[in-house]
Amino acid sequence: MKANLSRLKKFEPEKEALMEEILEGLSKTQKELPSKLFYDKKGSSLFDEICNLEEYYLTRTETSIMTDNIDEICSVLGDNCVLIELGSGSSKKIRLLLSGLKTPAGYVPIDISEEHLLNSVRILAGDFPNLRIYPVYADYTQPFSLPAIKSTPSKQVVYYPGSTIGNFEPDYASEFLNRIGKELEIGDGLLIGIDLKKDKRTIEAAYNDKKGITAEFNLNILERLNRELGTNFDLDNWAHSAFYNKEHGRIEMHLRSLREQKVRVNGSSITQLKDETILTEYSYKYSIEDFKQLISDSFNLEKIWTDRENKFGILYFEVI
Ligand code: AVI
Repeated sequence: MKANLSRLKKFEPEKEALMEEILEGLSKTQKELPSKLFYDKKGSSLFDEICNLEEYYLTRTETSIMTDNIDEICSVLGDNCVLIELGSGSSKKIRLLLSGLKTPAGYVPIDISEEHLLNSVRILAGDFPNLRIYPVYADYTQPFSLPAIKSTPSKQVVYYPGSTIGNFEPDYASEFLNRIGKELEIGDGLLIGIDLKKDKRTIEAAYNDKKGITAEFNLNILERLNRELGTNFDLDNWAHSAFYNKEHGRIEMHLRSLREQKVRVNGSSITQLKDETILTEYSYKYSIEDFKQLISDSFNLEKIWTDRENKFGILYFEVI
């Protein structure tokens, strides 16, 4: 059966609330912008490029772990489960699972980029004509309802690949995933990819690629604000900066002001000193044990798959 795009569920983030969030972030001592702003059409395709970069080991490693263990992963998930993917993007990673599972009861891709979501669902529906697809256009960190699944699934499995969970602060990550666990039933699953702690040099290279794609991705936030919300950031006055903060176990991505400047944001004038930064993203790296503890209120760790160098982990948890 084809994906029914007219049934697409819509939960568009309110522009005004977003503006307020932006102003609040820019008024803090350490100025910040929400990283969900990365993923407009341009940002989403820049992110796809990042995933193919030599330095960005995350995607490559996760894919090879999935490929090497796909039979075992599919047998753990079992027949007739429904897959719910948080932040499905171009829906590429799900293909391995959809090809490996015998009779998936459905696929629910959830994404904040409408165009990206629709395009990828169209392509996927062509390649998996028997799959029921229920796309949901939403910011998955906000409450939303899941579409009704036509056939009764054996269980629901939330698929959250790519170490995207690392982009939230640990307290929030814990609250968010434990909350999802509470909405699932006992025995449902969570298949999640996490970037593991490792040497600083490898991590920093992944966020400072030689081609400058990550820099472009970072600067695109300002371009997007100018285009969509009428701000006047001069892109020539900002530089990309990314470094590993060992104490907190995280990459910090910032935009550094190259000179003292003023920026107009919704009628307010924001002053930016030379070398002052706007924080745009955290990317936390975990040990398996720390991650397990983080969501232990709702989940029990059942299975671990990693690569030979222990760069990345794919973990399967069951709701308790
Ligand atoms: C989406 N997320 C897991 C990426 C990461 O590695 O934290 C986002 C990213 N930022 C810069 N490069 C990639």
